[in-house]
Amino acid sequence: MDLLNFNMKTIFSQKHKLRNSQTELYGGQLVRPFECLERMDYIISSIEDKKVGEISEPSFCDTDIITKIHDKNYISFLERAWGDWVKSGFKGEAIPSVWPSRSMPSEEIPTFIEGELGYYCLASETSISKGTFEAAISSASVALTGAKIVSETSNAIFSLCRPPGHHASKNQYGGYCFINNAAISAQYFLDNGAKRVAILDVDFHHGNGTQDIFYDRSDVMFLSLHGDPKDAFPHFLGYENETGTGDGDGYNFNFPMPPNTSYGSWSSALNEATKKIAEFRADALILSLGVDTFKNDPISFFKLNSEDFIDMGKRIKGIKLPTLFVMEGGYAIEEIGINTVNTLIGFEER
Ligand code: Q9C
Ligand code: ZN
Repeated sequence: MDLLNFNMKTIFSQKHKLRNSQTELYGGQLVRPFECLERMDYIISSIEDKKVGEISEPSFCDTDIITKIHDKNYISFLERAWGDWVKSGFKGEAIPSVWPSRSMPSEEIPTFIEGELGYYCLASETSISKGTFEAAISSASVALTGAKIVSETSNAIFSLCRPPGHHASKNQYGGYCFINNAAISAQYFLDNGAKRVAILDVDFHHGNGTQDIFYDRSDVMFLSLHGDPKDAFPHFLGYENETGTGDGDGYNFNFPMPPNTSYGSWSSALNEATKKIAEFRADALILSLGVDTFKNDPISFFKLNSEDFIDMGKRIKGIKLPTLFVMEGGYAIEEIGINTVNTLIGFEER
């Protein structure tokens, strides 16, 4: 008796709830974060409604892989940041207020928490609160467990990560991200037999962290479709002329698109990206799946409809590679479930 309509397994940890920040600096005010824990409730209930497949807890994590991607001093900063902030007597959540900007290019790492925050943070909307590190590690374990199953079985897996990861660079957090879940998954594939891995990032925002991590490497191709950084976060990376450096030259592709882009032109860019992946002859695909390209997303400016995500899933299936879906953004929370699940269903339907 098969009660499932589809057979895509989801990896998910309840520990994401440890990330429950109450403040996001937005428009000069402290608001309730867009990246909130309720996002997961909507996705889980759509997975159950549409009978996408079973949902299981992560069973695997590997700090060596995490520190192949992120600097050790960055990870240990994340681990102690909340405690150090509280010990310093601050009353709110931890938000940086000063940065090593162009006019202060010293490479010294400050020892006081306010200086450390500016050193290790790339954007101030992302407050650090109690439990943030523990949730980020659980999110990493969701990604790595998915990567392990894909690597062992070649079955597609959905790693329902929270917090997301694609804005986290080797040594900076921000954009709601702390550990780069897609990047550590790529490293897992490479350490377990893959020669080449493609990361396709369809989140509305440019995956600056993933680009930074693999910019000088030819074993991971990074491709990102996103709002033009002239108009959209993260503003300081994601232009078309960023094509990689050194060994990585020719392995980075950005497809920035203007406000009000709808699925017609968005999917043309997807087709171009798909061709690059085929030429690269990747052994595995990681899809950084953000559904903030949706027309009603409160912080984004593309115009995708819910049905468009089904077609997106079909086209990703057409790449014909063992695929790990890694959850990134999406803030229209009433529709985040259906948009995410539509992508998975589009992939699974023949
Ligand atoms: N006016 C992810 O989707 N702030 N992060 C945007 C818009 C930060 C998004 C402000 C957006 C971060 C994973
Ligand atoms: Zn996003």
